[in-house]
Amino acid sequence: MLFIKDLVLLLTFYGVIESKHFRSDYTYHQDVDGWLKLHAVPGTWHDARQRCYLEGAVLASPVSAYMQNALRFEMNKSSSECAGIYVGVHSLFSKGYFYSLEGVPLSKMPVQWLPGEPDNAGNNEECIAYVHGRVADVNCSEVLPFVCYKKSTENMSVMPCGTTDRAYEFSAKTGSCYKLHKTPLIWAQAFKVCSAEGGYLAIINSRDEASVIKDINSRHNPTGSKFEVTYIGLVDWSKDRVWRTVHGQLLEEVGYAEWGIGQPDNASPGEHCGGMFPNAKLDDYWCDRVAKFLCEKDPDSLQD
Ligand SMILES: [Ca+2]
Ligand SMILES: [Ca+2]
Ligand SMILES: [Ca+2]
Repeated sequence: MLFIKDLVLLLTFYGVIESKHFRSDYTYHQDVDGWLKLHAVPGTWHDARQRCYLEGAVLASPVSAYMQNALRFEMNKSSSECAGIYVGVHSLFSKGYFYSLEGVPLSKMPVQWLPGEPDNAGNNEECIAYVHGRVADVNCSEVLPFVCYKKSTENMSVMPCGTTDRAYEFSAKTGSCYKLHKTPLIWAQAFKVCSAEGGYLAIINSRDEASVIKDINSRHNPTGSKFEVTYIGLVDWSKDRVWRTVHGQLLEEVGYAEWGIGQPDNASPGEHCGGMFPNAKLDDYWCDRVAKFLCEKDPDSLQD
């Protein structure tokens, strides 16, 4: 009997842990039943919105006094004096009418305009900057720090890949997780997406891993062309035909360096980013062309 009781306790404990977990770079705030993360490196409003979205969250808005307390807590983490942050409030679709990304009108939020605001300076201020209960309309291309918010939802559980993102699949063969992104992006944007998800553009370390990846690719793309390229974490950074992974290792040292037939061919005007064909053989490719891409993630990368 004692054993069952212990087991129930253990499961309850596990349940609590699980329900209060999102990512280790986010902090749980009970009052807003969700997690927040300060991005101290300033970005444009569009960068901020995208970055939060890529992390599985949303650019936070000061919708309640509780949320404003949580925002203040996060802003205090910044080592520099924080003059203001971007919040998820904009009038991009409705000049003069501001809404949060969740659709809450600014007029319903417990905030006040800063003196002289809103002034829509240059008829070009469609985003909202926030500082301690006050707001101003600003040009969306200004750069400011920002805070992302993830609301706790039911059925939110951390999967074996250490993320709530169910598209990551674990391979027991390699101990890594993989996610194939089918929406094509240029190489640098693909890098950014994998990074925001707690991973990196995939690095093939062995023939075993190549076969795991080949299998993922064929499951997701059963009818794809055999010449279709998927970006991975390989780059000829100095344009001197020395290939390194996104973790800095030389291709020759990572455990797998099998190029496709006739590759690398450095097709005009120059191919400096690494991809692979559906058979997992490597190809050099144009960095500014869009392609599907494969992220790899260590199961514990977003967990303590
Ligand atoms: Ca203004
Ligand atoms: Ca790998
Ligand atoms: Ca090529």
